[in-house]
Amino acid sequence: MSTGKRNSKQGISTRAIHLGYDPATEQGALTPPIYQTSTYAFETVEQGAEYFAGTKPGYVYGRTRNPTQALLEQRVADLEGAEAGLALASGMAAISATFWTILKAGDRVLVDKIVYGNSFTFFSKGLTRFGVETEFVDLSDPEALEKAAARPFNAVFFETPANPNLRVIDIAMVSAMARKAGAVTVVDNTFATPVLQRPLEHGADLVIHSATKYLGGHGDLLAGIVAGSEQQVKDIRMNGLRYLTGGTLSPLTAFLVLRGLKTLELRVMHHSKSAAAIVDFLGRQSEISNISYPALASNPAREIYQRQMTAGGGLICFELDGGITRGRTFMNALDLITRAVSLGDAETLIQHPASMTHASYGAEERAKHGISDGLIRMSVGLENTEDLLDDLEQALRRL
Ligand code: 3LM
Repeated sequence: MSTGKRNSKQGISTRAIHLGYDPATEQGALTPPIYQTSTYAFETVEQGAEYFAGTKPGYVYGRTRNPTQALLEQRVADLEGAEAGLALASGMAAISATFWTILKAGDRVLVDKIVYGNSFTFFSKGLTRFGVETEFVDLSDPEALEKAAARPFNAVFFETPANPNLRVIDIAMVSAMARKAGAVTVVDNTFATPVLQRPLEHGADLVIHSATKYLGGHGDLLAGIVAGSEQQVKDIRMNGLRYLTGGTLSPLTAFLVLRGLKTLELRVMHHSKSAAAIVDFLGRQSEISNISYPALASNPAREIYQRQMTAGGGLICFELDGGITRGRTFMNALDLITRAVSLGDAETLIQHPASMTHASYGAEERAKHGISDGLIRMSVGLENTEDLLDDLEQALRRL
């Protein structure tokens, strides 16, 4: 078959649909099977011992490896341009397994000031109980990073675009600074997905996903992924996953994420197109202010956005004049748009970070970290854009 680009890598959707699976190996089954098993039979005791010792490759036990997971790991790793991937039970399972593997007591980690609420709690109140020092730094400010990097550090963690306010961080700049210090750079790429941004291409070492969001894409599962070099991912599998967290993804859920991946590119492009139209509409409403969207011409990090991302994604933040009191009235007046946390689903979801996803920061910390109480976050779904615009318009009219 001639594709006209025979020697280049196939496109994202082609790889997300076909990579690593040949139906001929599974009795012609078009869809990869779900290996619903917890353990694996050894032909001989000697073979089992070799698998355990790692002198021969083979499946041993479902906590660390499963063929359905393996296909998912291979596909996401490929989309991210990584050597290897590891599937876990949730995004938090991926974050905790990663940092419990790469850090030890006495180490220091730099974390961006604006991250998902439970990631904030993991670094500020979780890891610190075990002798790890966490410093929150505004990683969008090179001078702040330089100042923090004056003391030795072992790892740096950030999201870009960040949850909730979609601030964009320069992956190449932070990764270069970390490499100079001998520290590992870990980027949470949940909001952008590998369709819009591939952090490893900009120098990051590990990329993390809450696959609960866009990768799964249908609001019906929890899953996490970490991808990076063969050696780093093996360490996380054999330490962070095997005995530190045990946060394994079930084979059935791995199958559902594989199904989601097939439409990832299509969905993310639609989410982005629809979100851009909604941003345009919101920008024309007098009572809406502080709109944040990575692709906006007024984004102070627009140059970084253009270097790093290919479209703006599906998330939008904004505030209503009159603050969150009017914001609540507005959100309660929506009919089609659903009040719910999470993101990346077919349904458009709207939520209030200060009282929901980022409540765990506490009021004082939110103020210190620049997460405003009036902020509203919307995850634009896959409904027809006109219907979403109609709903926003009628809710604004009822204010
Ligand atoms: C949310 N976020 O609504 P799981 N990394 C990022 C995330 O946004 C999330 C995780 C990791 C939300 C979930 S809040 C109660 C619902 C950037 C999750 C954690 O463990 O798969 O939920 O991923 O912002």
